[in-house]
Amino acid sequence: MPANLGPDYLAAEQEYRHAQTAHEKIAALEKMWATLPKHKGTEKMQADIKKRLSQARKESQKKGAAHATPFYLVEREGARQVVLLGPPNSGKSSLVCAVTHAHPEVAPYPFTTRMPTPGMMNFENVQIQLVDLPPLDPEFTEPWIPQAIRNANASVMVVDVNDPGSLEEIEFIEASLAEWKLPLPFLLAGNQIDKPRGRENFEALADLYQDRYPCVAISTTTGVGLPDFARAVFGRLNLVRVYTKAPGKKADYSSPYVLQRGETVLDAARHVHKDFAENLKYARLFHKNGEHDGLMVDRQHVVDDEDILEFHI
Ligand SMILES: Nc1nc2c(ncn2[C@@H]2O[C@H](COP(=O)(O)OP(=O)(O)OP(=O)(O)O)[C@@H](O)[C@H]2O)c(=O)[nH]1
Ligand SMILES: [Mg+2]
Repeated sequence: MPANLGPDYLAAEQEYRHAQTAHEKIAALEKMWATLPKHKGTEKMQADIKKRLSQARKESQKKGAAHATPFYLVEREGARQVVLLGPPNSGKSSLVCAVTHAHPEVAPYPFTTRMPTPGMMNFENVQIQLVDLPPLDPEFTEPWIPQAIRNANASVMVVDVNDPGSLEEIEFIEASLAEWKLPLPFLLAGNQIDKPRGRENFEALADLYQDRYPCVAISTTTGVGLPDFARAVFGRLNLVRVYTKAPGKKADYSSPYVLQRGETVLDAARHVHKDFAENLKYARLFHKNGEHDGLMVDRQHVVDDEDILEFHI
C-alpha cells in the first residue's frame, strides 16, 4: 500500500469493508474517493474506486426499482423547464447552485447527483426552471433519465472544457439521445473556464461544436458568463414576453405573459382570459421603447418580445 494514504482514507476503507448495504458501500466509497490523494501513483486505485462505486450504484438502483415511484418527474413551473445534461463532475449541480436558490449537492467525485433537483433561474423578468440531473456516463446512467428529459421543454449540455475526455463524453451523450429518440440539447455550456487554459480549451471545444450547438463559456466558481448563459437559454427557447395594459394606464412589467415566438395577439388574449379571446375585436400595440405607440393590430398579428397590448372587445 502506498505510504501517502492518510488516516481519513484508511478509515473510509475500513468502513467500506464493514459495509452491509449498497447504500453504506456507496457512502464509504465516496469517502474513499474524496480522501484518496489524486496523482499518478494512485491511478489504479482511482479507477478501482470508480468501478466499485458504479457497481454499488447499479446494485442500489436494482433493489429500489420494483416499487419505484416517478420521483424523477419534476413538475413544471415557471415559463419553461430546462434539464441539465452532462458527464460526471462537469458542474451541473454547481450551475444550479450558482443561478438559482436551490442547493443540490456539489462534490469533487463523480456521480454525486442521484435525484433531479429543480431551481428557478431568472432572466430579467422571466423565470426559467432548471433541473439538475445525474450524469450520463457509459459506466452508469440512471434508467429514468430519458423520461426526465422528455418531460422537459429543452435540454442544455454542461461540460468541463478542461476534461480531456469531453469529446468522447459529448459523443456518448449524443448517441444516447439518438437511441432514446430525443432531440439534441439546444445549448452547450462550457464550464470551468476559470481554470488554467480554460479559455483556450473552451475555444477549442467551440470550434468543434459551434455548428451543432451555440456554445457559452461559463464558470460557476467565478460567475463569469452566467448572465450570458441565462440570456442564451431564454433566446434558444424562442420565447416572447407580452405585457397587457388598460387604456390610459401603464403596463405592469413584473409578470409578463410568456408565449412562443410566432404566436399572435389572439394567443396572447387566450393567456389572459378565454372571454377576452372570444370577444376580441382588435388590440392596440405599444412597446417599452416607445415604438408603435398605440398602433391598431388585428387578432392575427404576430407578437414580438416585450410588446404591450391593450385589448379591445
Ligand atoms: N474550478 C472550477 N471548479 C468547478 C466549477 N464548477 C464546478 N466545479 C467543481 O467541479 C466538481 C464537480 O461539480 P458538481 O457541480 O458536483 O458536478 P456535477 O456535474 O453535478 O457532477 P455529478 O453530479 O457527479 O454528475 C466540484 O468539485 C465543483 O466544485 C467551475 O466553474 N470552476
Ligand atoms: Mg451533480
